Amino acid sequence: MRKSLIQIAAAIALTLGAILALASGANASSVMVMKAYARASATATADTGAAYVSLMVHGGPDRLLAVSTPAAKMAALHRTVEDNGVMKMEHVDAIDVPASGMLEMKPGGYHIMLMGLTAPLKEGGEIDLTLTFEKAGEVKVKAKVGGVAAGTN
Ligand SMILES: [Cu+2]
Repeated sequence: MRKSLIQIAAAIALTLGAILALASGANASSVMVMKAYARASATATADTGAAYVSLMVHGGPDRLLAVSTPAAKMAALHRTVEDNGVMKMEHVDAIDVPASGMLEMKPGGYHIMLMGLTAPLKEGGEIDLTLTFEKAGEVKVKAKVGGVAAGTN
């Protein structure tokens, strides 16, 4: 009897500790991925590709710092911008997501640039992406490979 009371007390102490730990990380965040897809390669010799994720940050704010994938030698965060009527891509160091906010990557906007594809991306396939956030840490995502123009139709 006495022993079980001590065990209960210990369990309560552990629970309180966990609650305090959560409360102290007031700006912690977790990420919920809603959509993830990549575009199929248009040719068998394609060396680059693009992937897109849509996600929600619970808590936060947070920042997406990096992406990696076994499907390519390198993955980078890019944004398509219009410069004097010409669409071009630029590298971004990080993407800020506001507290309880959303990040929606799409063709013509933010995207994940895949450079040095290990194999052409085939429609119907799937690639693994690891997103690294400043607060939420690593988030693993599976992206479905859609058509060559996936995301615009
Ligand atoms: Cu790009």
